[in-house]
Amino acid sequence: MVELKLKAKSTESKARTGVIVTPHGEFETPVFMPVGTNGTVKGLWQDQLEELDARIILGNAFHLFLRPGLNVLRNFGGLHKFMSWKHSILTDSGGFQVFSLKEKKITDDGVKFRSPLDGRALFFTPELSSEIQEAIGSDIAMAFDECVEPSANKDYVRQSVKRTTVWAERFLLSHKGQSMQSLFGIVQGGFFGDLREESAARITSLDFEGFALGGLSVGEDFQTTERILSGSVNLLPEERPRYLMGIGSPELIMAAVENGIDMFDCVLPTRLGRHGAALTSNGRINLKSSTNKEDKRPVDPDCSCKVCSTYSRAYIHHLFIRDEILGKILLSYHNISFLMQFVKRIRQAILDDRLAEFKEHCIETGLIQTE
Ligand code: PRF
Ligand code: ZN
Repeated sequence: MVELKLKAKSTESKARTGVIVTPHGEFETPVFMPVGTNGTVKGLWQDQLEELDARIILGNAFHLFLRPGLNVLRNFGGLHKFMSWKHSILTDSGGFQVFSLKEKKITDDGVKFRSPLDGRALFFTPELSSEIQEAIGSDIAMAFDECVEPSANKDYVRQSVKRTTVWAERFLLSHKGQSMQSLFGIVQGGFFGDLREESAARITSLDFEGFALGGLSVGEDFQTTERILSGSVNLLPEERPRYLMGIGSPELIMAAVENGIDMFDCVLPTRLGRHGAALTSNGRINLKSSTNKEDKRPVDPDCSCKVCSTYSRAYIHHLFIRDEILGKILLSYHNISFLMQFVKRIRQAILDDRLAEFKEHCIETGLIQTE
């Protein structure tokens, strides 16, 4: 059970802002959802996520099935209790993660692969994904889909769209539905406009409470992402949440919002942070670079986060040079905070109906890169 309450629509683009209500509270949209694959947003603890205004985070059925496993999750009464997170959780179905494995066999039944833990043969199906996500007890569970390789040919993608549709139907059918969990469908279709249309028509005809665009940001260029994005959003119902899976750069967030997307997630802020990179109002910087050695400025002088009001670039540079874990923690915190502040400003700009002006401002400062 999720409800989308729209508050305002842009007159300049398809952007919209509102609130999504779930059994674990509500969050404002457009929303950036930090990724907590293993039941942890890497480097941050739950109080800090709250402090950064995160009210929905992601978990992953595939990873949580491998460890800690269904017994532990069920014994704890779900992931919320296991990880002490009282706000909303969305779980990805495992589709994307299974397909990233090297050795796998995809049939219409499901996906056969070897456990990355012990080499044991495993078989992932829509039914298993549904069972895992029910044990996790996420507020929103994603359908089990096939995310095709960017290089897949049209015949393959056509077959895959059919398979993803059948899997979506099986996923809905196997879900017991005693819980308050909402199910979202995923549109695929590669980079073929007509197959995207077909996929959207089939998936939206099913009884899902929200819809996602999958198969994007898998290595294609920005123009291709935008082309598929702008052609696809109109195929999704206006009154339901729309989710673009796996994007989190300021450029793609802005493109998603302008095209009417309400939700997005990405490992980008925490992954960049662990590698010494920071998102700033003037673009990305790398704190490992020796240019920071004596720099007394904060990571981003325009950022209001605790890291930026407490620490210098020189200190964080030092932590990375000495390979101290605090460096990774501080930058993960800043990067998530940065995206949360960015999306908050986007929401305000939509309310004020001046999103185009805000985007121009971001391009001028270098926050959004256009080259
Ligand atoms: N399917 C699922 N999860 C995803 C994707 C997808 O296509 C993507 C694509 N960027 C990210 N996460 N189930
Ligand atoms: Zn900061």
